[in-house]
Parts: sequence; C-alpha cells; structure tokens
Amino acid sequence: MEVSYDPRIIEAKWQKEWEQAELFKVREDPNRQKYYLLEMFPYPSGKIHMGHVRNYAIGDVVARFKRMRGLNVLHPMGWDAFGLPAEAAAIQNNTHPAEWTCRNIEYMRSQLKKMGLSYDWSREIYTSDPNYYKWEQWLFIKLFERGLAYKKEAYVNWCKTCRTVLANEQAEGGTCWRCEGEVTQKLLPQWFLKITDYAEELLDCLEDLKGWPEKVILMQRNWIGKSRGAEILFPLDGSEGAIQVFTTRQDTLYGVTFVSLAPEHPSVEELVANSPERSKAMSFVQRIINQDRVTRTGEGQKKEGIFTGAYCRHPLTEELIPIYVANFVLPEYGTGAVMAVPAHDQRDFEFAKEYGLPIKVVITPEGEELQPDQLTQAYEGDGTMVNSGPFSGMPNREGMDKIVLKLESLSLGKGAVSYRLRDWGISRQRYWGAPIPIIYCPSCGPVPVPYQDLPVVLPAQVDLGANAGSALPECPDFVNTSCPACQQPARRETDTMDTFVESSWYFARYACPDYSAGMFDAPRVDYWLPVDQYIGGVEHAVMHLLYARFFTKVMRDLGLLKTAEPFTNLLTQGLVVKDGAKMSKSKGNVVDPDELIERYGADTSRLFSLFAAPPERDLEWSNRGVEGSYRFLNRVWRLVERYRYLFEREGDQEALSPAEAEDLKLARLTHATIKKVTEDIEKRFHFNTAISAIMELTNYLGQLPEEIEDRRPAEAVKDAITSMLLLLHPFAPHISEELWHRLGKEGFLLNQAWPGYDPQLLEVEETTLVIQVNGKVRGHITVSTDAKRAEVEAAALAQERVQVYTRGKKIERVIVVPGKLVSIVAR
Ligand code: ANZ
Ligand code: ZN
Repeated sequence: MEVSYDPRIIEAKWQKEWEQAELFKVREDPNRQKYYLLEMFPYPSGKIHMGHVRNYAIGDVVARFKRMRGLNVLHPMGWDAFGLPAEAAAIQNNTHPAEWTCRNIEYMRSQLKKMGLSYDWSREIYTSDPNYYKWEQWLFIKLFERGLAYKKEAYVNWCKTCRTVLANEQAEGGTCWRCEGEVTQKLLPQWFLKITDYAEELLDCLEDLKGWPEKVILMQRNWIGKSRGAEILFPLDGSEGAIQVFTTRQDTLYGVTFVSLAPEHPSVEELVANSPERSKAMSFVQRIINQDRVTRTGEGQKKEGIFTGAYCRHPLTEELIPIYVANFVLPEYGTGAVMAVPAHDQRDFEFAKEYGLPIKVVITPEGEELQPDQLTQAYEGDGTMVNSGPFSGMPNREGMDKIVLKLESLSLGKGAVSYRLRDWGISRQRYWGAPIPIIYCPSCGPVPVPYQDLPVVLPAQVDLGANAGSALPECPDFVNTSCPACQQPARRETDTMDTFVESSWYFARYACPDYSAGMFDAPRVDYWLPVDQYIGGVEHAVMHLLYARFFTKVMRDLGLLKTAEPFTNLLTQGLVVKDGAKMSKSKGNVVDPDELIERYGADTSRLFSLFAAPPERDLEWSNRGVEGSYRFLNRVWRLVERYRYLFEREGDQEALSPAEAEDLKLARLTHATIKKVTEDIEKRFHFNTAISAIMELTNYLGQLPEEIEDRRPAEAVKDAITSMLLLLHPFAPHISEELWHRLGKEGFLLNQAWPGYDPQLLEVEETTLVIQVNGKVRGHITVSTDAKRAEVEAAALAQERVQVYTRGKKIERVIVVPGKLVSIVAR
C-alpha cells in the first residue's frame, strides 16, 4: 500500500522509539574511541529560536555521523539556568525565578525533543541545581585558598535612586533601566578571579589550537593584549617619589612634553593638593570617574584633561615636565600613567593641540623632515631618531633597546610587559546566581564556608519586588550565620557569581553529572575530555571561551583534569538573518521554530538550516528554501516507495558487488556520492554541498524507468537507495528511519555502519577517439567513457587543429561513433 509522507506521524513515532530504546545513552568504554561533541548550552529564556535550531542541527549531523562511523559519541545537553532575565521576569510576572526557569526548561526541552536531536538526556544538567553549583562553590574555595580568588575595591555601575548595583546591560547609555535615573560609578568591594596569572599560558596555547577559526584566535590574542615595552620612572619635582609610566615606545622618550595620569591614579589627590585650582581639578576628576566606561573609551570621545599643578623631571634630560590628568588614560592598564609624546602618538597629539602643549619631533621617516608646527597628525611610524641626545641618528627600533639599557643603568626604568587582560570580576549583586561561599566574621575576617557545609543553598523564600537590588541582603535567615572558625555571629556574603562561572566548567561535568563524591569522577572525565568538537555562536569568541580555557588550566593545576585545553576543535556558526537583519524580537523578523516544525516537520526544518548556507556563514531565511527542502523530502519518500517492490522480491538477498552491476553508471554515482558526503561532513562541515550531492543521486534515481526487471540493475538501484538513506540520516533522521523500516530493514539507522565507497569504481575510464575533418584524420581526443555525445562533440570542435581545418567553413554534420571516431563534415 502506498502511503504518503506525513512528518507529524513519523517524527513523533520515531522519537518515542528512540527514547524507549535509550538509543542516545552513552557509556564510557575504554575499548572504543570516544568522540565528545558539544553545542553551547542555552539560556532557558522561554523558547528556542532559529539560531538554536541551526546550532543544534549542525551538532546533530556531526554526532550522528561520528556514531555511524563507529565512535563512542557523547552528545549532552543542559541549561545555563542562572541569570538576570529570570529575575526580571519574576518581578514582572510575580513568579519565582526558579519556577520561571523550570517552566522554561520543561518547554524548551520538549522543543528540542521535537527536533529529534540525539542527546543523551540522562546527562542533562541545569546550573541552578544545588548539586551543580555545590562544586562551583567548592572550586571557588580552592581558588580562594590559593590566592586565585580575592576581593578588592572596584568600580561598579550604581543607580542612586534605586540604591543598587547594575549590570552593564542595565546601565546602557549611563541611565538605569528601571528608573532611567543617572548611573554613576561607585567603588565597592568585589570578588575577582586571577585570570591574569594565566595570561601567558592562555596566549601561548593559542598556537596549539589548530582546530579553531583563525578569527577567534586573533580575537583572544587581542583580548589578552600582550605588549612589550618599558616601565620608566619620572621623579617628582619638589617632593619624594616618582610617576611610573608604561610605554611601548621608549624610543620616543626625548619627545615627552607632559605626563598624563588616569583620573583614578592613586597620586592624583596628593599632586593637586597644593594647586590653586585644586577644587576645579578634583571636580573634573570626579566627573570623569563617574562616566560610564563605554562612553569614556569610545572611539571619537573628545580628549579632555586638567593640569594638576605639579611637575616631574625627565629621567634623562631632567627637564621639568607638567603632570596632567586625562580622560583617555585608563586606570587598569599598564601603570595608569602615560608619558605623552604628542608628535608620535595621536591621542597625545589631540590633547596637546587642545591645551596648547609643546610638540617635539624625535623620529623622522626616511628622507623626510617633520616640522612640529606643520604636523596635522602624529607620526606613529618608524624612522631615525632625532633630537634625542646621544641616541640621535639611530634607527628607532635599535634605540628602543639602547634606551632601556641606559634607564636600567640609572635605575630609572626597565623592560616590561603589559597585558590588556584584567582579572575577572565575578561578583554580582543579584539574587538569581550561585552564592559565593564566604562568611564575614568580625574577628576572623572573610572565612570560607567549610567544605562539608556546601552547598550554600540559595534561599527559596525571598521578596524580589521589595527592593530594586538583590534580595539576598534582605534575607536575614540567609545572611545571619556563625563564623566557622570562632562560632561568633557572622554574616554571609550576599554577592552571587557571574553566570559565566557556571559555563566555564559545565562541559566537564557532563562526563559524570550524577557524581556526588567530588567535582569529577576521574576515570570518566579523563575518558571524555577534551571536547572534540565544540559548536556555538561567535559572540562567545572572547569571554566564554577564554574563561573556559582559564578554568580548564586551573582545574588541571588542582589535579582535577588531565587536559590543558577544553575544546580541541571549534566551529562558530553564523547568524540566522531575515530581510537583511539578524532575526530578533526587537526587529520583528523572527520565525518561530514551533510553527515551522508544526507545518513542515523537524526534518525539513533541520534540512533547510543545513542546506541554505555553510555553517560559518550567515543563513538568510527563505520561505522558498523551506518549501524546497520539504519538496525534496517528499521526492525521497515517493522514490523509495516506488522501488520498495525491489526490496520485497524474493531471491535478491545476496549482495552483488556494485562493480558487477550492469548499471555501472548508477553504481559510480552512488559511490561518488558516498565519498562526497563523507568528506564534506568530515573535513569541511560543508553540509550544504553534501545535501546537494544526495539530491543529485535522488534526481538520477527519479528518472530511471518505472519497472526494473533485470536482476543486476535492480541491485544497483537497491544499493543506491540504501546508501541514500544512510547518507540522509544525519540530516533528516526521522524520514530516513521510517523509510529504512518500510524497506523491511532491521535496527535503527544510527546503529548501522556509515557506508564506505569503492575507490576503484571512482576511477574514470577513458577512451581515445580519432577526429576526422572531411574524411581526413586531424587529431585525437581522450574522453571519459560515459561522457555525453554533446560533450564529445564540443570538445572535438574546440581543438586547435580542428579549428584550423574548419575555419571559415560551416559545420554541416558531426558524427560520433562511441569508442572510435568523431567525424566532422564542414563546407
Ligand atoms: C609613549 C608613547 C609614544 C606611546 C608613542 C605610544 C606612542 P599598547 O600598544 O596598546 O600596549 N598607554 C600606556 N598606559 C596607558 C593607559 N593606562 N591608558 C591609556 N594609554 C596608555 O599601548 C601602549 C601605549 O599606550 C603606551 O605607549 C602609552 O603610550 C599608552 F609615540 O607611551 B605610549
Ligand atoms: Zn570568626
């Protein structure tokens, strides 16, 4: 009986079968080669979006493919469950963040299940689970004990009206998201993780990440931002001490005309103390400090500053150098102080022009002389040193080393390296996060919660609406405790951890999500790690990936992991765009995956997102593309139905080698398709070209005669159809599974071996033909045996000697005798 394709029926049916058979459940097996495939876990925002569909469809192709290739594949899924939106939604809808999150997880899990993704759901984790964050708190204490977690004062966004700390995304444009009041910067004690201790290793190891996109490596390199240069002392005039600057251009030392300090520099207050303009200076300093960082460091931001009234001395010439405070000098980079060289640094140039400060040229480009008063911008390139005392005439690169040597001999400077990378501030003054496991005791100071008392559970009973800030400090049962060391009344830390902390180690926990005797079960985690292939959005190129790399190194140093890098290969997929813009709620151009799946089924949704573009590129949404994928699957269905009788015939059981098959051309196409699909998936993730190869095979099969009587071509057709279903399985798992079983085959496709191909079949056979023009032999031509008549004709006519003999004549007839002759009649 002929049945038509109905994804609604078959998709639900197979999802149930797979689940009942625990098809995706995986166990450690030291005798088998493992493959750990991971997609970045989602934030449970409520519903999956097309970006998720794309990400997980890509991952599922690889997971199913590797499994059919015989590998022991770990493919887990979980939820990045803490975070601000849950709190905002809770306040808005009067629910509890836990409830909101839980409901979203339920729904999104059901959506992922409807996509037919091959996850081992028995390993599911959600990060707001005390059994999960217990180990994060445990690790935090380990870091604290090693000095890798510490507390220091740092600036946070502060809303005066709401009297609360705001996350950066709540303080955009310098106004509070809640009351739209002004956001200022406030110094508050914050917890930091010492990622800077690992800066050098994080940088060095980038070179070994051969399976990462070049652009991500570059972004990480820039983020770490290693600069080589010098630290130089400028002794203060008339008082003790010196200003220490960091420069990468010590060759320009003789061109210094002032020194600029960050407004936050610790010496500022003292330096302005005796200035008649003291109060004016301090109010400038305060104004800049209060500015939000994004505005302050913006590209086109005006260079602003103020004179402190104090001077220092040039370390080599002993000239008097005025000290300024400038908005563009950052407190956390280098030493927070800059030796300003307006002739050779653009920022200093603009500053000098603004405040009428002198400009002194000390580097000249080859064969040119620079006049300070004619400069319209700084000259930042290399050249010869001039006006530089004993160093004049030297190439500036050489001068760099010489100047460092000179400064070292005077104890006024030394070679130095600076990193742009800052320690990671993890304190969040929010409720919905993992509590930082510290207790403050009036006599013992900060004391870590004893290991046996973990986890510090987030209290469930809180009043979120009462206060604009975190609900935790308002929760006496949580805050009030006793000191683990001296039993005196003490207070719990009420900051929670940045959610990037949870995502810095989740990939390792999937190896043993149920383990309760420690953070990781060594044999299991050693078996699975590192992740062989990680897939996710490029928006995580810097922070998440860098933090996860940092945590991996820390966990290695604690003896918890053997691996130094978490992700061997990385694929960053492009965006899903519609009408030229990224799909987003705010742009109103979203396509709801629910509707798509409801209408066309999961297989079409998957196929479309894999076929429309290679993974790294942006995917342009197209209704026609979706329709096209759906039509293709319908064609596949009808094709298999049409030839089903071949599989039901008796006596055809024994396999014929395709090489023997009569229809060599079909056998060749089948094997060429296997080769192409295999390589496109394995080497390049070019799923779109893999799918089009499958389409070509389907089209070819579609135009074969209806009835196939001969045993031999029947075998070639059967082989082609079987292979096609196997190849299609990673892309469209439900329809392929259904058709497989409709052909009377046993077992799940996922448990079948990926088809191999016969390389001999792919060697193209060639024959050589004689070319005659008007009866005379004028050349030879070599073509493949299955070349079409028109191709042979065109190739013969295109030959140079043939052109010579037919020039100016009209081609009247071309006769092709296969395997022998091309005869051209020209008059
Ligand atoms: C003098 C100089 C002369 C500089 C010159 C540059 C060109 P990178 O390469 O990014 O590391 N700098 C140092 N500390 C700073 C801070 N805290 N905030 C803002 N700028 C700072 O940049 C190093 C250069 O940035 C340093 O070299 C310093 O300016 C400036 F022709 O020193 B230079
Ligand atoms: Zn105490």
